Amino acid sequence: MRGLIVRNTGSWYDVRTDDGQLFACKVKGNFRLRGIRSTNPVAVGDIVEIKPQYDTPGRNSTPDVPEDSPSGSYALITDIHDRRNYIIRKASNLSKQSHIIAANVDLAGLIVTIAHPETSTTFIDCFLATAEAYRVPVLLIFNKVDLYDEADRRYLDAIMFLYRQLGYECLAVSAATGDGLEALIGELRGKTTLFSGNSGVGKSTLLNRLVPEARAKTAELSTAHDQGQHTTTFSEMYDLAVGGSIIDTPGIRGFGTFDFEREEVSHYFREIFQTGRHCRFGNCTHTHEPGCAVKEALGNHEIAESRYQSYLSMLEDKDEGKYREHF
Ligand SMILES: Nc1nc2c(ncn2[C@@H]2O[C@H](COP(=O)(O)OP(=O)(O)OP(=O)(O)O)[C@@H](O)[C@H]2O)c(=O)[nH]1
Ligand SMILES: [Mg+2]
Ligand SMILES: [Zn+2]
Repeated sequence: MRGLIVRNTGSWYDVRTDDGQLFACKVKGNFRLRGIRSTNPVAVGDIVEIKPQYDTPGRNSTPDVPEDSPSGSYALITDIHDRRNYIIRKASNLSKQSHIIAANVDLAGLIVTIAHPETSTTFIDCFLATAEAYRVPVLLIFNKVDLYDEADRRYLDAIMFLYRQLGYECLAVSAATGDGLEALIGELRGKTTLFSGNSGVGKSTLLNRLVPEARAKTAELSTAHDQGQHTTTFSEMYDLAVGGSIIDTPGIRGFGTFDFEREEVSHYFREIFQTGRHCRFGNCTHTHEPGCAVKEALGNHEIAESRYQSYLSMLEDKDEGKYREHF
């Protein structure tokens, strides 16, 4: 039976079959995803083959099925269909393992906030570079505009201008007041969209606005650090009334890029890649070489300092062969 993974709760996956049944599933013991060492062999958005276990009368006899699993019956995931795309990051600090955030998405919505909490440009740029590498279009969603003071608003304008110039779609919204949500729905209609971003930026609050019956848990920022509290712990897909769906995911701290070679990093910074064609040396790393067009453009303010710094910090990660957390 074919189905779509709509929720991931640790080692359990909820799968919705083509005829609308829901199964709580486990990955079959010897099943491994070819070529990738990942903490999760399959992810929300994956199309899989499942084999219902009719000999097991229900969840009561499989004691570790999550309490709130919508189905009484359980199944084994026996195969995975080819993915159209996916978004992947390093699983954790120093980890050699990866974590697949979601598969088969039409759009990656990166929710960011200028303040409360502040999303760093390094984090944004790492996410954008990964999406570029895996060919997933990104929509930058700047949330909590209701909280911004004068200086925050000026910064918001500048940062939206920067990313729009690079060709990224940007929207400013407020999940609290509903500002900008009509435009957002317009962008999401008919698409499968991943919601990602730091903890506390309002992913689940936005989801609840767009899909009221989702009733996803949300929580205030910690008063001490003005940071999110990692409220969402599972990834889950929710259908939009206008068609399409949203995948809400747990907030991420650092966004370690997975699987890039050092030489590749510049390919995923659009403007650095474009400008880099004019460097004197074909293998220019844009760090110390003479005749570097990127450094020249940086000097002329044609390339933003923040973008170049993000590029350098990603190069550095590759140098050390390890993952350093970005804030
Ligand atoms: N003022 C204001 N507060 C917001 C807005 N959006 C979300 N919040 C608040 O921000 C806090 C965190 O929101 P969540 O939706 O839990 O954030 P999240 O991104 O899902 O966080 P994790 O699940 O931890 O990754 C909550 O107290 C929300 O009420 C907004 O647009 N304006
Ligand atoms: Mg959440
Ligand atoms: Zn160069």
